[in-house]
Amino acid sequence: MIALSSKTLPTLPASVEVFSYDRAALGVGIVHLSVGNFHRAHQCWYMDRLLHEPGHENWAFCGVGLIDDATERLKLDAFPAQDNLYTLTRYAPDGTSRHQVIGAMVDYVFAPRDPQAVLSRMADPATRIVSMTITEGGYNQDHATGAYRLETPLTQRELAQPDKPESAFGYIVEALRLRREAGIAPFTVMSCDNLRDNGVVAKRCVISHARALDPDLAQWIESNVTFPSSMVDRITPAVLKEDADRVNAECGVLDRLPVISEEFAQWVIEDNFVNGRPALEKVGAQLVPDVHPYELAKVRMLNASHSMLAYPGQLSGLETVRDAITDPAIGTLVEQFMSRDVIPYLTAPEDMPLPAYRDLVIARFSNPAVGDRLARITGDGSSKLPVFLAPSWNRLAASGGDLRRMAFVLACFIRYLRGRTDRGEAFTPFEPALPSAQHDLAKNWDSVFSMTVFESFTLDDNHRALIREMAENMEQRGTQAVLNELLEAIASDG
Ligand code: CS2
Repeated sequence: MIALSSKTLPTLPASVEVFSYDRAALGVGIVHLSVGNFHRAHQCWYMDRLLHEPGHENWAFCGVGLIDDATERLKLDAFPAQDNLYTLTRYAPDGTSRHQVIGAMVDYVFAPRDPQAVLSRMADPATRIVSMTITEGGYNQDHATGAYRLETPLTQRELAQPDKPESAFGYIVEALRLRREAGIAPFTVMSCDNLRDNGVVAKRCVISHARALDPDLAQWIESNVTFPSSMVDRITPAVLKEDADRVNAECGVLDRLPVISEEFAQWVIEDNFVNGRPALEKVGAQLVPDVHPYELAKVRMLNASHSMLAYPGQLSGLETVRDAITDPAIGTLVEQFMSRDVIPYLTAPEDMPLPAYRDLVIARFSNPAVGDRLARITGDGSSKLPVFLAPSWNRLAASGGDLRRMAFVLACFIRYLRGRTDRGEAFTPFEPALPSAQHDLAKNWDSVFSMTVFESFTLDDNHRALIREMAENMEQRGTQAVLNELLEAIASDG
């Protein structure tokens, strides 16, 4: 196998596509905060294609690692060794694969080690956009009010020492301050996370952070910076060692950090940039005046359906999204959820009829080769459910609709937090945003609904009793038995 680097590119097997632009001539135009697999499979893939178009050579990415954890440490070693190159393997619906090397990220900086290097990049006039994929939990919002939380220890540290930022918002505010001071035009801030109105949310976070430091700066940002919303979509599974070994063997390339995704990709962006933008429409992105209906459809249908299938799936002992969606009962639950609990309350984007979108989502989940594990989807549920599920729950609760499908999944979520499958196997839920005192509340029925994750759900005593009854029944008789009973009850109600 050939170890991936700029030097070995000309020697890679012909089955691996390699870009044809002159990578040495590229310049950084976008600093991206948090270089996860999704960013590398999505935004970098779009940009990689666009870099082939004349006039786009100054729109390459500089990736920034914000969090000091084991995964980031791996990148810290591997990215420089590979000249920030990596392979992307895309699986089509029939399971066939395509491999390519992506060259759109030309630099990578590990922020905890070198915050000044990150700030210099962000303050550089060549940087015209700062984008981010910091996950739903990264926005540091109060679940009940949506307000940016100034009181968290991290934010407090940053406010005390603004020139030593740690979070995306600390970096953005300090970099904008530096630009303003130096008379450099600001950059656009582009969120690429699965949040409703992600641009509005990002703006609220940045302005709140800035206002706590300097109201004048906050005012300047408000008047001079734009925060386009975007809807981003491409299923990108976690890559375990066995997956990396498999794709490397398929490619004949030794990549320490390969990325895997489905073939499908969608990127809808609000056309509202303050300092220029790449012509992403040339490579299939949709630049539109209003992203709202696209975001709503994607988050409430695709992301919420992922959660709807993942909790019961994991508790029943299933492993992948495909296993769960092809399970007859879980498949029915998801199909009914989209058709009855979500679609009737959404306005479809003009070019995205919702029943067809539902069918596409189900087909994508059924892809035989992507191998997306349920553990990726269930993880960080305390940040995801308020975004993906709560709005549909609240809408249905307000109109007296049938909440049983979602109540069933909330019951599964509570069982997941308690960390035991139907068969009694223990697992550790991955909840990075959940403090242990919060997690402890999940253990008892007296306290579970006082968890902050439930603050975003309108819950009355009947709802709580229904969720509890479903969870207790599952403890006795298993997830599948209770789900089958529920589906039968729903069918007999007509
Ligand atoms: C998933 C998303 O994390 C999740 O729960 O629903 O990561 C999903 O795969 C992406 O948003 C697809 O674009």
